[in-house]
Order: sequence, then structure tokens, then C-alpha cells
Amino acid sequence: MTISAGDQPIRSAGDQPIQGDDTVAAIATAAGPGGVGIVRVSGPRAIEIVAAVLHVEPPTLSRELRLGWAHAASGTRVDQVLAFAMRAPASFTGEDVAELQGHGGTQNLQALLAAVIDRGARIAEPGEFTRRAVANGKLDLLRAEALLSVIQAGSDRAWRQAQHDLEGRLGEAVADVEARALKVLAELEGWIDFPESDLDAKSREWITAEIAAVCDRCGELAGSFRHGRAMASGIAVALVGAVNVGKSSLLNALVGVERALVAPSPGTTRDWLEVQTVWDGVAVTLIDTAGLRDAPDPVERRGIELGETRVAAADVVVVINDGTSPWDDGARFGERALITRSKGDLGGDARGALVTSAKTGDGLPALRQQTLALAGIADREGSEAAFVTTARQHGRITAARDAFAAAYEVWVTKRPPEVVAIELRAGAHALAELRGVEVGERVLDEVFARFCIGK
Ligand SMILES: Nc1nc2c(ncn2[C@@H]2O[C@H](COP(=O)(O)OP(=O)(O)OP(=O)(O)O)[C@@H](O)[C@H]2O)c(=O)[nH]1
Ligand SMILES: [Mg+2]
Repeated sequence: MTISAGDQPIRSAGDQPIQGDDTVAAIATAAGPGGVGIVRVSGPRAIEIVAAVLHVEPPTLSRELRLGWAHAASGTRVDQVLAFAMRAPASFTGEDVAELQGHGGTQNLQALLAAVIDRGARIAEPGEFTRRAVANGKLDLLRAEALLSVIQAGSDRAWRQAQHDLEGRLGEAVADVEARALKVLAELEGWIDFPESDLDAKSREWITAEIAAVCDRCGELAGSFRHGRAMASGIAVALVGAVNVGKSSLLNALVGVERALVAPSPGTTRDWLEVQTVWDGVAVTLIDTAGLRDAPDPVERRGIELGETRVAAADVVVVINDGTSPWDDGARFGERALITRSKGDLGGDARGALVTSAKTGDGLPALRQQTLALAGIADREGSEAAFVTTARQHGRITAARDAFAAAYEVWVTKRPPEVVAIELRAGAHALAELRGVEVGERVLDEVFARFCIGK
């Protein structure tokens, strides 16, 4: 396998696209009624199969749309379609791809799909087209993940972040750190191979500074996960407090509709409920819970317990005090707690907590803003940076940071360069894994690029 330099993803050997040994097909558009529906086919027999469905010769299919009738294997007409073909490697998957654009609708598309399957294609696994695109070097792993995020984005900011990543923003940031680490590694490898030419003080200084910088940058990217994940997946915000403090009223005021039951009697909410909303472009799940008290009723007690499980998983816990029930400082929620004083319109001591009123709406913008800040969501200016958004990415960037920290430690304590190289290689490997690129050949390329012939 040869691997290209820079931010371009891997290409397979011999510059030939990897053709999966079978041809896969799927309905590429959403299920249900729709103006148009697409059946996509990819693999070595894609064009031949779609040509057979259309009763035409394969060479007649090209990137130009062609109008025709799709036929079932039995020969009966299924639907009038537009069809086109993209020949490998110039396609999304890097394989031969052909598409049938028919009328939308579940039955129609199932019939078109059957026409393709009956001629020898296999139904694609989830994500298989993208997986083939990655295998063929059309997309790196980060962009494949971003593609998924674009499709799944539940808020404006999640979508914009995913589009940035699809353009390769995170990939570029990671490739940049990786290249710096490989440069240091190349310098060390040279020294290991030719120990008689000792490193001068300047090179040593440069190596120290570079390892530290690379480690810091990985730490920064690892730290961006909180924001990145919150943006990509949204945040869960739980409203908790004693009975009757105004949790349900606050939820209703925050979403602007009467979603939860409100009543002057304590114990109105017996079962937690969730409402989806969007704050400043971020998807927010608001959770109303049963008011806390020593409830004699087992149903109410169970309601409180179930709420606690949900609260345990929330990103932010808004602790509500109305000034009459015993003050709840929310200490059990640690850094997730946002302490508030409700029913601000009635006055009274707020003990420095954020004052809100479901009745007048006072304090609600501040509550939204402080909640987002507590969830680690940066303001809009900060959102142009590269962010780590998935647990896989976070795992790899953390592994890289730890390896570079170890490299720094062994380097400054003057251990043998071989030991430093092992850690650097581990860090670079974690970054390469993060991008979905293997590192072995690239290290060698870097090493030899820095040598002159004969040395
Ligand atoms: N004046 C005033 N009254 C409020 C405010 N918020 C809630 N209330 C009143 O407080 C009472 C309890 O409100 P709820 O929203 O049901 O309180 P809760 O915390 O959900 O109560 P439980 O579900 O029983 O735990 C109701 O009579 C509300 O009208 C507010 O901002 N100002
Ligand atoms: Mg309630």
C-alpha cells in the first residue's frame, strides 16, 4: 500500500481503485412519499446491472442523465427513470457507480431496488458506500464521520460544524500536528542510525520545543471534545428542586408552550418528561422532573427515582429554589449544577443565585446563556476552530497526547533516543489512526527525505 503525504487520504496500491468484490445497492433517499427517489448501485457490476434494468448496453450509460424505463427481472416495466453512471475511480465510492432516479414512494423504490437485486447486486450494509469511499481513499475517516454528522445534524450549529469538518477542518489540524511529530521523529531516527554525528544544541532545543508544542496541541484538541460533542449531539438539561418550586412552569416558559402540567399543589409532576428545543443553534433536551420530597406514595417515590437516573446523565442540572423550601445548593451535582432562584417576581433573598421568573420571563435569557456556557459551549467566535466530536476521535487524540507527554518526559530526562522515538511513533500512530491513515510508510518517507544520498 502506498500512502500519500499531506492531508490527502490513502490511495490503494497500483493506483487502481479497490473494487469491492461484490456490487451493492440501496435506496439512497429517505423513506416515505417524495417527488424523487434514488437507488444507488456501486461495485464492479454496477453499470452492467443498471444497463440491464434499462434494457440498454452498458457503454450507453455515462455521467449524462438518460431517460428510460426500468424493468423488473421478469421483463415488466417498473418505473420511468433518469439514470446515469460514474466510472471508477471518478465516483463517490471510487468504484463504478450507477444510479436510478425514479419517482419517490416506498413501493416504487422497493420495486426499483428489487430490479437491481434480482440482477445480482446485494443490499448494502449501513454506511457501506461511505466505507467503500474510505477504503478507496476518496474520504478520510474524519470526513466520513463528518458526513454522518451533516446528515444527522439536529441543529444549525451542529450542521455548520459538520460541514466544516467535511471540508477537512479537523483533518487539517490533526495532519498538521502529525507532520510536526514526524519531523521530530525523522531527526531522531537519523541520529539513531548515525550516532557518530551528534545532535547540536540548536537541534536539541528545537526537539524539546516541538515535542512540547505537539503535546499541547493534542491536549487542546482533546479539550475541545466537550464543546464538540455538545454541539454535535446536543445537550441534556435537567430541572430539579423541591416540590412546587416552579420546575414545570420554568420548562414551559423556556420552550414557550404549555408542555408540562402546572398546579399550586405540590407533587404535580410525577414522571419526568423531556422536551426538545434549540438555544443559540444548539439542540437542547430539557428534562422536567418530579419534585423532591419524602413521598409516602410509592408511585411518587418511583417517579423521583426514575428522574434521578435521567438527571445523572444530564450535562447541566438547573437547581431551582423558590425561597420557601429548604435551600438546595446542588453540591451533589458538582460542576454540572446551575443554582437558580425561581419566582423572582415575588421578591425575596436570592443568595446570589441566578434569579428567574416563569411569570415575567425575567432571567430566562441569562439562564439559557449560563447553561450553554456550563455545558462547555463556546460562543460563536470560538466555534470556527477545529473540534473533536466523537468518542473515537477523543480516544485517539488523548492517546496521542499521552504518548507525546511520555516522549517529552523521556527526552528531557535524557533517556536513549530510541525510547523517545517509540513514544513519538505511538503518538503519530494514534493521530494517523484518528485520520484513518496508516503511518509506517510515511515515517520512512519523512526519514529518507531528510537525508542526502550517501550519508
Ligand atoms: N408568581 C410566580 N408563581 C410561579 C412561578 N413559577 C411557578 N409558579 C407557581 O408555583 C406553583 C408550582 O408550579 P409548578 O411549575 O407546578 O412547580 P413544580 O416545581 O413543577 O411542582 P411539582 O411538579 O409539584 O414538583 C404554581 O402555582 C405556579 O403557578 C413564577 O415564576 N412566579
Ligand atoms: Mg412539576
